Amino acid sequence: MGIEQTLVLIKPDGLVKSLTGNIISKLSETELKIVGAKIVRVSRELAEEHYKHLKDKPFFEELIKYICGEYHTRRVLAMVYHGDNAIAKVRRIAGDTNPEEADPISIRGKYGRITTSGVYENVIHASENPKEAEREIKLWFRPDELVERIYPVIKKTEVREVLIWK
Ligand code: DAT
Ligand code: MG
Repeated sequence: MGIEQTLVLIKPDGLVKSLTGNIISKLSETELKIVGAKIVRVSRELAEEHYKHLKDKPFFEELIKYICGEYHTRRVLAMVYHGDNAIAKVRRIAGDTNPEEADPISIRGKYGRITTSGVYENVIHASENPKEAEREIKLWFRPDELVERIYPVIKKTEVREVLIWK
C-alpha cells in the first residue's frame, strides 16, 4: 500500500488485435500516472528472466514463445504506472490469470483467451507485489527512461556504442 509502481506489459496479442487504446483507457480508471512507456522487441533472454520463477512449469516454453511474439508480433508495449496502491489497482482491472475465469469486464476477461494448445493469451502483464515490481521495472527500463526517480540511482561512467541520428 502507499505510493507504488508497477510494470504493465501489453502482450503481443494485445498489439496485434489493436487493443492498446482500449487497455490504456481501461487502466486510466485507476487515475495512476504513466512514468515510462516504450515498445520493446522481446528477446528470449529477457522473456526467460522476466518469467524465471515459472521455469519449472509445464507451460513455460509456450509462455516464452507467446511473450516473445512467436504467435503474433515480436513486440510488447511496456509501461510503468505510479501512484497510490498501484499494484492492486492495476491487478484488479487486469483480472485473474486465467482469462476464462477472469471477471468479464476486466481486461483479461474481455480480451483474453486460452488457445486450443493451452496458452493463456491474457493480453496484459501486471506486477504482483512491490518486490516483483521493482525487479521487473529494473529489468525492462533504465533509470533515464522513466520521468520520475522511483528507485535510487548512482552515476556511472561507461563507454558504449550507441546509435544517433545521421
Ligand atoms: P499473472 O500473470 O496473473 O501474474 P503468473 O505470474 O502466475 O500469473 O503466470 C504468468 C503467466 O503465465 C500468466 O500471465 C499466463 C501464464 N500461465 C500461468 N498459469 C498458467 C497455466 N496454468 N497454463 C498456461 N499458462 C499459464
Ligand atoms: Mg505474475
